Amino acid sequence: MMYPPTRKDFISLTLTDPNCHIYNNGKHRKQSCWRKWKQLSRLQRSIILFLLALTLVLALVSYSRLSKQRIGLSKKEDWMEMIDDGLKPAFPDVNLKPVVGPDSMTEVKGPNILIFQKPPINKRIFPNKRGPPSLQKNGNVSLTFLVGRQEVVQDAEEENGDKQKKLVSWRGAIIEADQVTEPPPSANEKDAAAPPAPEILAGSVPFTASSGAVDRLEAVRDAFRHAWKGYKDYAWGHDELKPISKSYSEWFGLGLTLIDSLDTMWIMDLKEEFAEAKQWIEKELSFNQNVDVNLFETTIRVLGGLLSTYHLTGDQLFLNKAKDLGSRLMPAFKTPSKIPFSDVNIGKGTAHPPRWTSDSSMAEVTSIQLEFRELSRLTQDPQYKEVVDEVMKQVHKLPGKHDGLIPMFINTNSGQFSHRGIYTLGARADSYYEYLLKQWIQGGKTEDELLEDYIEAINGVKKHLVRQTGPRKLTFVGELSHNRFSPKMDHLVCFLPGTLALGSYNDLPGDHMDLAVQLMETCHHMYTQMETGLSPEIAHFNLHDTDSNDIIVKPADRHNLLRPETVESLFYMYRLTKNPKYREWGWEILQSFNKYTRVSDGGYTSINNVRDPENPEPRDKMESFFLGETLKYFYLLFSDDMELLSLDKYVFNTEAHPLPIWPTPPE
Ligand code: DMJ
Repeated sequence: MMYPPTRKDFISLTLTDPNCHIYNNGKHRKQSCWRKWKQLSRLQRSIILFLLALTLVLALVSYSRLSKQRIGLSKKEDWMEMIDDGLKPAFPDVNLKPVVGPDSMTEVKGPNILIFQKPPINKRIFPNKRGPPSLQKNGNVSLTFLVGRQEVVQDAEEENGDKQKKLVSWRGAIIEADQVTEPPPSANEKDAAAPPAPEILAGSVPFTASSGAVDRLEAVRDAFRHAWKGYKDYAWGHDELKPISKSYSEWFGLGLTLIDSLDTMWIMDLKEEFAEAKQWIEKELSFNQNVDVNLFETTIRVLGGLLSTYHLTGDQLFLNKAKDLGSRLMPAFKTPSKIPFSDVNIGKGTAHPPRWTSDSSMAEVTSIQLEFRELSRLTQDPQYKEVVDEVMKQVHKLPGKHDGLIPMFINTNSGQFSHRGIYTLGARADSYYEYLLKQWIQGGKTEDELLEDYIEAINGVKKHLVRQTGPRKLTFVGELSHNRFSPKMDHLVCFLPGTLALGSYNDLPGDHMDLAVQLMETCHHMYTQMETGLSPEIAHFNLHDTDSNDIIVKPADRHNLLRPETVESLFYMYRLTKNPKYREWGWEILQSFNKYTRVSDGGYTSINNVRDPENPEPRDKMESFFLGETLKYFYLLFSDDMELLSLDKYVFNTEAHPLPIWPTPPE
């Protein structure tokens, strides 16, 4: 064939074998295909042409059908895989179709119906069993949950931007849902964000009917084991469990939950669990890491946890780790004022304030003393005690207090209070007051300045912050903002009844105990007046003399983070009064935790909405203090053994880690 090909050439190619090779008696020769075609009759040629055209049409039709089927099949496969991945109970068959319509707020009737608005792009969602959180990415899944009056829209990835956003529409109000006082989520945590899934909360409440102390202790042990199971299965060695997405979040990368839980396991006699945790500390835990940690959180949770475990077990391993960590935290105190920075890099030995300010929060710089002082006593190295005592000395003398009440911040350059005018016993100030009393007790009640500051502060609280509600005359502690009273109380403030009771037990004025009794009542109401029996993060109190409710909860404050303060105070109140009502109140709270926050596969989760028992909206996080504090205080509340961590021998740090009261006072 010559190039360019002629019309003849083209037809010959179509009618015969590709090269128009004709075989003749074994002799291979080329013949013109066109001539061969011409030799056919007209009828033959017509039939051949007709058959060819028909074949072409049929081929085209079947191709288009096949490709349509392939598209349909791949969508269905995706849906089936989503169902297989554990979401099956959430949607009835009728909802397996993607909803056609706008991406958000599609109107659907009926409770608890979960609808996918866009077909999922990723084929599988892997349960992250001890795996990195990156495996948890869900792709462009957009979910709408409609439960009763409430609608939550969660766009895992907005089409026009990379920002994650969560809006809650509550009776018409659109608000940002995540205004919380907890630490900001790490990058890992954002990656692993998962939708709330009410169906996976365990509906049954173990040990419901019992009132015997032994059974209640067993119920607390059961709760701990369940929480630990989740941590062990999905977050082992990491900071916090995310029980819904079966993954974890990293805050400092120090195995926060594991260390915070150590002494709780010891106290509950959970030997096996303790042994495996100890092995992790021995083999895996290293503080030689290039990581920024928060001085306060690391001190109360990690240093405190190691020190108390050393005391309970006598095992040198924990003291060695505590020494190592303590010395790595020391650079935080190298500031012009000697008021420590909030953050330390424990690997590099550098420290700095938060990026946006040179201030530190008051609670943070004044609630690390019990731990550093104890470290000095144990190591016979005074440097730890010296740096934290210096902070207390400066604060004692500092002008700008309001009848013993302190502002929320202090500047690390000038050593002066900053952001003056706001006084609270909640976030950023709370444990200042707690540690005044507890340091005084720790040191054998000899350090008078601490006691003076404590007594003056409680007088200030009574004078400026304590009020009663109109309807039931509930006593609460509000806030002062530039001389204006705000009837707002964080759940965090519920540590106060316990602290006041402890002070009164240590011979402080009797009216401290009266206030403790009244505040305990109010903290109890913060639970019982909620539909789930669980307290919101923040309550507002009604000062008006009307028939309506005492407690108002704003939409952004309805979350519960499994916090310990009320249970902590119930423990003190029971230990010091033996009034059984405090145990009953605690038992009710434990059952509510079991009912609304227990996740069936392991772990407990913080929730978004204490007002909606139909859908409390799991937040997918188990804070380390749930095991370190909340469950420990439950156990101590129900224990009949008054010598178990006797209040004559131990003082609990603000993360519930017991440290010994010193047999000999400091010099
Ligand atoms: C804990 O880390 C400590 O109790 C701290 O003092 C306050 N916040 C949490 C618990 O709510």
